[in-house]
Amino acid sequence: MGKRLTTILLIALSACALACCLWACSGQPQQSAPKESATASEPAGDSPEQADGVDAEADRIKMLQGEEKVAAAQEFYAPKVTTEDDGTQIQLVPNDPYMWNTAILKGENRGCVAEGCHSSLIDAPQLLPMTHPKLWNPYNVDASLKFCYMCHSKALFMQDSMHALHMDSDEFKGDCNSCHYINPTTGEHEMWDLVKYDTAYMGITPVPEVAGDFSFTQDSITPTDQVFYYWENANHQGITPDNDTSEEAYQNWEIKVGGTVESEFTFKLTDFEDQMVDRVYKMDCQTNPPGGAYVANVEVKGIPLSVLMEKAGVGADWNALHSIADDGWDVYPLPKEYVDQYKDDILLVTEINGEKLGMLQGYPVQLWTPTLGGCHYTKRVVELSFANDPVEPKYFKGFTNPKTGEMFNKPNTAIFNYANGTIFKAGEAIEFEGFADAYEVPVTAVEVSLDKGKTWTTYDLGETDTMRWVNWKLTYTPEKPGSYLIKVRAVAADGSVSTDPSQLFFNVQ
Ligand SMILES: Nc1nc2c(c(=O)[nH]1)N[C@H]1C(S)=C(S)[C@@H](COP(=O)(O)O)O[C@H]1N2
Ligand SMILES: [Mo]
Repeated sequence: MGKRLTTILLIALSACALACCLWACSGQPQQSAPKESATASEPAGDSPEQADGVDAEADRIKMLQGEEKVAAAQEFYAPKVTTEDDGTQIQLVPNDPYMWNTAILKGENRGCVAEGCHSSLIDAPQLLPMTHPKLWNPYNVDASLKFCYMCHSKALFMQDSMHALHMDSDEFKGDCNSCHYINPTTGEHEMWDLVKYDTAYMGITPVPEVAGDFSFTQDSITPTDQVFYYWENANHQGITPDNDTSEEAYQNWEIKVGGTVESEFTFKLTDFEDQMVDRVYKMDCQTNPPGGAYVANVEVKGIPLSVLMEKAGVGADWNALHSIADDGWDVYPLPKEYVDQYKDDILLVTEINGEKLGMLQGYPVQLWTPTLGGCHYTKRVVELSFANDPVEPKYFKGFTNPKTGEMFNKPNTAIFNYANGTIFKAGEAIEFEGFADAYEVPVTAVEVSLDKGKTWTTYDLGETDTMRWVNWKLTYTPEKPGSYLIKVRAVAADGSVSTDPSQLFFNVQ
């Protein structure tokens, strides 16, 4: 009985979806909402005459039959190829012989970066009516919707806010199918962008047991201009400041060490220059999304916390170390347990890659708390206070998926530098590269799949250092033209495996 009802419901739902789709997509390819311009006010898109021509051709093809229809449809509905400024050719929809992906699914008109919608999810939040921290995309990874889920699945309920924003907007001309996909098995609305390559599109060639040349290093250094930045600020308004980066600002910077210590003192950064040490450390943002590259590995120079603790005479009567910034940032104090274990590693950093910190990194000083999430790396510290808090503070070492209770970004990987949809040449080597990290847990393997996760090729790393990232490289030579999907995940020493592998869709000609 229950089963029958479900079946009826499913049929009703599918019929409804089909009707909806036929209604929404008649006269195709059509433009939906305008691509955002700097002011998001000038609609771009086909002129009415162009749209008429396109509609006429679509109508003409419908009336054709046999080979003639195949040929006309294959030409008219061929997935779009665009050329980037650097000459890279991009095709976002896989080829398929029936033109299913373009003519029926209308792949090109769906998802956040569809024709006429957002140019990038990184920039989209800047068009909100309120402030949002600037997102920045070092290593040019493919920014997926999971970038938004990190903060919003928990804090601000994306489902309702995204519906409210879009359904209420004059610029959004789409419908349910613009953003959603109806899972044929469950009948549930899923996010089109998150499932299109895995379940919706035809034409992706599976390659079992990937054979490529793998190597990794923990020594590679992020160039300073690729180091991510994130300013949320104590007021959570997310406005990037414009702080003084003059030599005097460094010379005059003062930090107070206080709280439950024998002798409070205030010092200048210059007072401890001869006790500064050089290290290579990673920073992995606490909310680095699955597949995101809010991670850096750099040479840092700074004052070890242990030096300051010794001078102040820090006893045992405290449970939290507050690092307070000049913007009031004191959001993620450190528990004593962590400080005791890492006090020689925690640095008040004044230089990255041999140069004074940039303004974005918190000139003139940032507290580096290795292996923890970036939220603990307080910029522009003015006070270190050893305190007795009512409850021992929590520390952050990766993000929990509120829906599943599993870690969302631990272990995590990203695939660097290639744009999603890049077209490569058959027989030519592709150099995939990325990072793998699991905060305080060593990463032990990187795994790769070219058949949507049916088979994984495991590359063992042996023992890795948690103070630094794993920078992996995979050289793979595709032999046959076609469309492919590569997935990468990591394994950590505690047995955990990335729940959300990073992925890149690519084509070979
Ligand atoms: N004073 C201050 N420190 C801060 C923040 C901030 O908003 N204000 N953001 C934190 C977060 S969430 C991260 S991930 C790191 C980012 O450091 P970076 O910009 O140097 O990469 O800074 C941390 N320190
Ligand atoms: Mo962060």
